[in-house]
Amino acid sequence: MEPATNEQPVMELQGKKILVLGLARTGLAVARFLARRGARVVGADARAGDAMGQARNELSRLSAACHLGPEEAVWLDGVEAVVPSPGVPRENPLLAEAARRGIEVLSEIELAARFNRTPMVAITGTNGKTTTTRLVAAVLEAAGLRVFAGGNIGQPLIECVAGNWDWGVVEVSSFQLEWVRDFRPRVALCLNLSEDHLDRYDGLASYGAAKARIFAAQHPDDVAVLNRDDPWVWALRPRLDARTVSFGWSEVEEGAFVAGDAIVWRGDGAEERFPLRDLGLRGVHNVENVMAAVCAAKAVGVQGRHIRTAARQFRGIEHRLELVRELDGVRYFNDSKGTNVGAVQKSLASFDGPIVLIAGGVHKGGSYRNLEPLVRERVRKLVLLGEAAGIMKESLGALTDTSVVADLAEAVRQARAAAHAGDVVLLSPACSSFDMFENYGERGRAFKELVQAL
Ligand code: UMA
Repeated sequence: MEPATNEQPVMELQGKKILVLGLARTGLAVARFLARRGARVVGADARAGDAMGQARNELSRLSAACHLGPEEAVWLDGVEAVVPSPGVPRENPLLAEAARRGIEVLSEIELAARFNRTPMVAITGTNGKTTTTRLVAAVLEAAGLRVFAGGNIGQPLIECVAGNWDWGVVEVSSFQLEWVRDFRPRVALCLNLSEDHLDRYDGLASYGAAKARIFAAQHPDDVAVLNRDDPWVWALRPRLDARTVSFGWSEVEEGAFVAGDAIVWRGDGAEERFPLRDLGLRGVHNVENVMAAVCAAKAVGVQGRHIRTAARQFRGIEHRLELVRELDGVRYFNDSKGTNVGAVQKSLASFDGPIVLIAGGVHKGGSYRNLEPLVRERVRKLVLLGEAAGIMKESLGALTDTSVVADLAEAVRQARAAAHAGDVVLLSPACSSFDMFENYGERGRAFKELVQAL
């Protein structure tokens, strides 16, 4: 694939007053980017107090104005564009007021797209995004390419703009896609869609519509990689301008599928095999992630031998079915990134033996019903914590031995007491972490420390 990407900056920043809404990782990266290009930056965040010390210092270094605390409409006076962080919902009063005043709102991803010279592989979906993003980056690196890997996985995409990269591989969330227009990945993947973030969207349709925006600016010479086995994703086909390539479990004329003991890639009149036993990743869902990565790598033009090398060496990511230790014949897995029902389903399905499951946190809306069969069949004990414990107990508690605990330390103690040799203890919460932790990473690290201390 030709790496050339979009042309000239399509946005003049010099002297332009721009409001950066949300001053955490994304917001501060955006503020730095805008200030370097001569914009008059105004930073704003609904939080105030000590937590905002770093943001305040950084903005002062940039000679940027800073508003903290409850939003006020006057913050928009003279503002020509607003860049909200992904965590700022569309209903935020300042965004509504910006729309009323006709002020442009664009996400950090969109801002980056307007300046980026680096061609992008962009990956979205409810589950598997991070693993697939990391794997695609590893494959491209194995082929000798200089790769920026970022987006929702951590380093904001705006930081790609100033670098010297051959390709960007970017995980994009539905939040980040809400305000895009010109974001045009040369290769865009949608892995799957299941219920998540229903505290932010009024249903699967609006959540899915945000995800589908990943394809909106693609041209016919770009590639859209779709999951054939996900009905919602597969139904997107007629609406896409890009050439479609797909992955799934059954054989196809062009794309990736599983035949016997190998992933097969078929395209351009050729066929290549990637034996499953050579993959560094385990679990059915990871076969799907590898198939998606093969499609992306092939769209970029990477040879099969580089895909093989990277897929063999790739061992997965922190907080996603991460083996912490084995103690008295019990294996402890940290799956703190399993923050929705679909992810936990896949994690439970990855083990044959009995599981002691630690779950709970902040309830994100939606139902836990899809977990019922797996909990009934595989979960020896369910240990629940956090705000969602009550509602999860109501839904799943009758299916297995269930207890509710006050904190993660007690959860780990109870899990150890309940597990037999050969069992798995799995932290896979089906919820976000914000009731007890800063984020899922901090929750996962706390779990690992508690397990190591047993
Ligand atoms: N804020 C306001 N007003 C609001 C809401 C929030 O001022 O109405 C402020 C908060 O007070 C806070 C800041 O906005 O200071 C937080 O912004 P943010 O939540 O966007 O946090 P960032 O640190 O910028 O992280 C974001 C992504 N966060 C979210 O989408 C919630 C990170 O994804 C991403 O790694 C980072 O940008 C870099 O791209 C995290 C995530 O949880 C990992 N993503 C969700 C997921 O994967 O499920 C989508």
